[in-house]
Amino acid sequence: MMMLIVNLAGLALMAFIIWWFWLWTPRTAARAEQGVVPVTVDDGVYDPAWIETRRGQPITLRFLRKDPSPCAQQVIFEDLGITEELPVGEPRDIRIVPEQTGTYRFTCQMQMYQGRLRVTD
Ligand SMILES: [Cu+2]
Repeated sequence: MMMLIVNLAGLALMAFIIWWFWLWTPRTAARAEQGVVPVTVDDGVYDPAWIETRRGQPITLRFLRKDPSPCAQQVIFEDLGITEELPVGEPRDIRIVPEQTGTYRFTCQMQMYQGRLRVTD
């Protein structure tokens, strides 16, 4: 019986991990036709966590970290080769000129914070 409970807990944990890292889709989307999109880093989430923009249009993401935990200390756009330190309370601009359509993840260094930048034509 104990084994069964342990296995169920393991399965639940795996399901949670799969959901969290692969299936989760943010509900709020910010559309940037041009200019600056402010992104707050707090309470385990980027707000907004889903940003849409158009190919070829420069976009500036202005990250403001409020969460003092070390987890939130960097934001990483892995596919774009961008890593930025985020000091608490100081806005940091990341300027991106998306050259290809697609969905680009951005995360903290442990991938607990997650957001997506979607680039369309
Ligand atoms: Cu983290």
